[in-house]
Amino acid sequence: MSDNRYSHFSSNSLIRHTCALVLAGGRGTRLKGLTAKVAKPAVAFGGKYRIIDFTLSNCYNSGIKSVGVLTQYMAHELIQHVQGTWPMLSPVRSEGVAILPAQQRTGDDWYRGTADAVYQNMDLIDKSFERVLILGGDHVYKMDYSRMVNFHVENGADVTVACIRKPLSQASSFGVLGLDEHGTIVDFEEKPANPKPDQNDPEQALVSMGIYIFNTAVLDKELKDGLMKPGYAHDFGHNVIPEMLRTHKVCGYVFTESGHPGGNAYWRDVGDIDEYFAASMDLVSPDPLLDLYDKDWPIVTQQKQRPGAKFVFNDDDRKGFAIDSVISAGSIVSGAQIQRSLLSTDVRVEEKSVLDQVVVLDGACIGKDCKLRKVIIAEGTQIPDGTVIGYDPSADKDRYTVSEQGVALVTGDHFAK
Ligand code: ADQ
Ligand code: ADP
Repeated sequence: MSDNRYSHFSSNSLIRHTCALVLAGGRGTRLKGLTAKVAKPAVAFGGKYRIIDFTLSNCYNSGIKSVGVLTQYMAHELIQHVQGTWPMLSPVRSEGVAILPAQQRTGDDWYRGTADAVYQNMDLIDKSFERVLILGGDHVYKMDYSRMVNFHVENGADVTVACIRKPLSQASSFGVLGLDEHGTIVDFEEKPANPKPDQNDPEQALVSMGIYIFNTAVLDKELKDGLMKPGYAHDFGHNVIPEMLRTHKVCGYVFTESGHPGGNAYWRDVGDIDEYFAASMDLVSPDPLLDLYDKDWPIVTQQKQRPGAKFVFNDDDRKGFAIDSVISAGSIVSGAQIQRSLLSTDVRVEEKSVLDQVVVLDGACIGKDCKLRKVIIAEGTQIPDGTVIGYDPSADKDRYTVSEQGVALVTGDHFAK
């Protein structure tokens, strides 16, 4: 991994004394059938990636050398993917990625929440790391964490929470916070029913990205003290951050354009079907807000070795083509028309089918004469000839999983005989 492509790595000494923990153990139930067999961070995204590739690539590109991935629910594929993509932790230099599965290191409990997952692994953190960066494993973005670390140290913070502006109408899915003029967080409410607007813009709210930097000693003490409190929810958003506002210096780092390598600040928590679909559509737009073609901030994944995508023109009636779309390796589009769609590896689309705004995951096969609009097709699903989805909302609801925004999620179970 001493590739010259990564020569832009931050050599900043503050980042070298920071290790990262990636929270990758949540159930991800809002992604429905996509997380039936895999943890959310291992769900395929963007053609050839898994969601966790974004966070781990950000760590690597930011110059963080030591990363722990905290896994629990449905972890097998996630572990295989991470191990296949990144060099494993070397005990001598503490460099690389370590998998930290729930293993009851501190008692009889599995990870009871995000803070408990970190607590149960505190003894594994090399205390020469002065700071711990805590990250979610299910966010799609590019972020240079070294800037946030510099901000944390320059402000003399005990804890720093990364935050971003989102429309007020979406804010109740997040932790919502308020900052004073020095960048200190003065209030924090986890997923409030009536979120407070940002003081500079009544249409927007400042929301937590679920990304935290803690000074290591502060984190250790806070998590141990939390255990003593009755009714503790073991969660950063519900307990740890709101309670620390009273006793510690907790700052908010606003993730803006200037903190984002190569363009606009783009960050999405792809926690539900609509967000997953919208993030996928962002990628196929002609001028995407998230540039995956940027060689200065590569998103690294484990590649399947497959031939190039192929388009077959059968005759005038059956032209195989794709526009405003991303088609991954190993796929064959045979006499079908595809627009605003994203096809993962090894997908087949047969003749006279028409796809508009369709996300197709690995190995799925769409038969002849299908008409599909606003659909996510799960890995390996075989769509029978003549299937129509996306043109009759009430019929779709009876048959498939349909989101609030009208995106149908189709899995192999829907066609099981
Ligand atoms: P949520 O995303 O709702 O809110 P949560 O479900 O706790 O928070 O998940 C955070 C991360 O931790 C996810 O990556 C998840 O997979 C992981 N995780 C959950 N339970 C875990 C466990 N037991 N063990 C290991 N990992 C676990 C949080 C914050 C909000 C903030 C949003 C931003 O609480 O304040 O706005 O993130 O997305
Ligand atoms: P039991 O009461 O037999 O321990 P559980 O329903 O708690 O049964 O768990 C069933 C199996 O799954 C057990 O082998 C248990 O060790 C395992 N298990 C339960 N929770 C977890 C977890 N969070 N991570 C990994 N394995 C788990």
